[in-house]
Amino acid sequence: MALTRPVPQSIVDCQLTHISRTPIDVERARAQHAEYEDALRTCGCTVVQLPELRASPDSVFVEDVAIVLDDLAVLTRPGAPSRRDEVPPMAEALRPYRRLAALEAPATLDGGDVLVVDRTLWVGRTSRTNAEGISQLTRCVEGAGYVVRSIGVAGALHLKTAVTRVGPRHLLVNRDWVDASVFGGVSLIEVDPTEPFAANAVLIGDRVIHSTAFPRTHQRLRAAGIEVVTVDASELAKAEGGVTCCSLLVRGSEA
Ligand code: CIR
Repeated sequence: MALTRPVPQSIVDCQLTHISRTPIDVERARAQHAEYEDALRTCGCTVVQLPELRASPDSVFVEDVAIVLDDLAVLTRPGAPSRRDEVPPMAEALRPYRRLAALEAPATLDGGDVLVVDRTLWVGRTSRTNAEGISQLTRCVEGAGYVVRSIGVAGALHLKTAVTRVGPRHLLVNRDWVDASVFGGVSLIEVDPTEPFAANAVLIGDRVIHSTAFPRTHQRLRAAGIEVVTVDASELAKAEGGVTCCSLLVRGSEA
């Protein structure tokens, strides 16, 4: 199952960290978001669209407010104060599917900083995720058998801007933003140097959803035997969002 939220009109006032503000065509963003939801269905997900949060400009980026594991879900405390109102409605949405834990002040952590590889949670140290956030996350998940390892991120908003999983043993990475030598037992596929933002991809089963903006990196994925489903995500990219941020995947759940 994939949880999504509609694009609110207020997205024009979204948070921006590493890019400058350019006008967002909200209707176009909504059409691209619908195309993204279709891609999730193509990959076998049941899409459950949660209600729109009109007053929360970044609420389409549901990935940042919870970490959904097989055993539990952890509600985050987003690094941007403007995003904290997104958390209580996500708690209600997840309660039917998972035992819930929650981070508390002074912790900050965005879901975009958490990369799950088997039973290891790699957590990026970024402007959104602090040491207390990483400590509290560790305490929430260690009892369920997960290991948390923190990793530096330079120049990117989130860890998953710099590296994501694209196969059971494959990571897609921009090595300018993260030290990929720490990942053991996996094959690394590097983004094409002309496509620095291409490391963000959604893995569902044996397919990967990826933005049409990165054709050279698609060639690298396909050469590694990975099936790529492309979506135009250009309007949401103006809000500094990639493809992972627009869904929360809940494994083993019926809608
Ligand atoms: C923000 O700055 O919070 C949003 N404008 C973009 C969040 C993107 N989320 C993600 O990469 N996980």
